[in-house]
Amino acid sequence: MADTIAAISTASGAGAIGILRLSGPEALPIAYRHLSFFEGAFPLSSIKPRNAYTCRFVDGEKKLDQVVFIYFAGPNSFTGEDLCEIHTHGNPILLREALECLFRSGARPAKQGEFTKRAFLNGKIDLNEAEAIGRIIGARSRFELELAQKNAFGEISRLASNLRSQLISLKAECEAEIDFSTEDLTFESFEERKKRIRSISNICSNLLKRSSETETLLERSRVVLYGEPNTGKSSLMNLILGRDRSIISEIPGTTRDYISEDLLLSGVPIRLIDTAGVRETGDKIEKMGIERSEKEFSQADVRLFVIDVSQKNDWNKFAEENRSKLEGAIVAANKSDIRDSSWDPEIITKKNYPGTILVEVSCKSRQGLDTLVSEISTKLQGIESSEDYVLLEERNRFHFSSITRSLENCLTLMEEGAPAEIYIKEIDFALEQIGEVNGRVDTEEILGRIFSKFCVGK
Ligand SMILES: Nc1nc2c(ncn2[C@@H]2O[C@H](COP(=O)(O)OP(=O)(O)O)[C@@H](O)[C@H]2O)c(=O)[nH]1
Ligand SMILES: [Mg+2]
Repeated sequence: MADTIAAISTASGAGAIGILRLSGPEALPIAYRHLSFFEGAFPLSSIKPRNAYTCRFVDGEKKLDQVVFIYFAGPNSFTGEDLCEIHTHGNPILLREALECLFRSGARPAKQGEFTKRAFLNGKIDLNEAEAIGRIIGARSRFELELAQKNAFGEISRLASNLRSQLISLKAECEAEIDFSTEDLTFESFEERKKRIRSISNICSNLLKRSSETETLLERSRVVLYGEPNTGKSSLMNLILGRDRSIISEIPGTTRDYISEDLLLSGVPIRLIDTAGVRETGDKIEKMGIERSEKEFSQADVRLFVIDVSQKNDWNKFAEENRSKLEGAIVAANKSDIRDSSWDPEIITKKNYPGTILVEVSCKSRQGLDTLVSEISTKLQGIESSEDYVLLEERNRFHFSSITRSLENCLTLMEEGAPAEIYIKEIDFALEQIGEVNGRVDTEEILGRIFSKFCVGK
């Protein structure tokens, strides 16, 4: 790993500052070649680690930018190697040009996640922390960010260490039996041992279950607007979205296909879907659109049933006929600014449909809109904090399920009367797996897979 890598570490696009990063044995001399200090002659040896220097970035005679330069001497750096940061103005063309200079002077382009990979290989961070950094960078919601932060601060490593010490004491006990005992284990201690194994296995399977629940929450939830034509679905879509996306018109049947947009609703990533109004029609295209509406509605995570309360209607009959669709849905009683005397909210609320929530809104006056949005958020999961959630990356899901499997095997062997010499092998395997969780990974292939998810410069 004797080479020196360089990359632009800030996001692409223009910004106040952009940062070039260099890591490796030649980081300082390569960077120094392109720095011109205002103090005049400023020998390389006088550069102190962790000091910020204001200087110029130069390419021979050409001055590129005024920069801030920081040198971190290995092993006291992020990567554990000599590391330099050059803060330029955040213009992508300028950054690119400066980076090319560093390449010409001997650095090579960093691969995806290579800085973090070096940090891991040099023992600066464990694999869980490395993966968590990847997730912090890519988090699409506050919820995901909080989970990643927990992992970055050692949540998974702590869980694994705890399990590891339980497995070690279990193994020690079995070994003692193999080495010293001439008599068989008493029934009580045998049962006790099985109980302990079961409990460790349960901890792992619980962890997997919680992680899979957490993952479901990370996926974009589908919020679907549904209802008869002209009830104001497209108007609601645009209001929630905050811009005109869907065509609104007084002509019924305007929206013929579904329209979807991704957005963050109170920090939660959702896909908002506006559908074609549902009615009897002879129009072939409209019919196809309506079929899609039904499909989207049936697959929705949150169903928004929009009704137009400005219409004279037998609402009782409506509520009966649409019972299955109203159940569990948020009913947006729209156009409440011009509500008809036939409308009575109790027709819906008195039905006590399980999970149904009624919100009276007006797209015209915006009344009730905040309530509607907060009801959607509540339905989405009511995630206020990430406290009860845990997120395992694919690699750790694999290890934890392997542990559960070997402990279950171990229990079966014990039931079958196998001697400790035999079933201890399953405990050994579980121990090996827990070691992997905290990052004793040796194969290049696995490391490659983990770090390839990063972007260059991280
Ligand atoms: N007065 C009033 N008119 C509304 C309201 N919401 C929508 N409209 C009107 O109702 C018509 C149909 O709206 P649109 O959003 O296209 O309904 P969609 O067919 O369900 O998508 C349009 O003329 C809107 O301006 C509302 O809250 N109050
Ligand atoms: Mg529409």
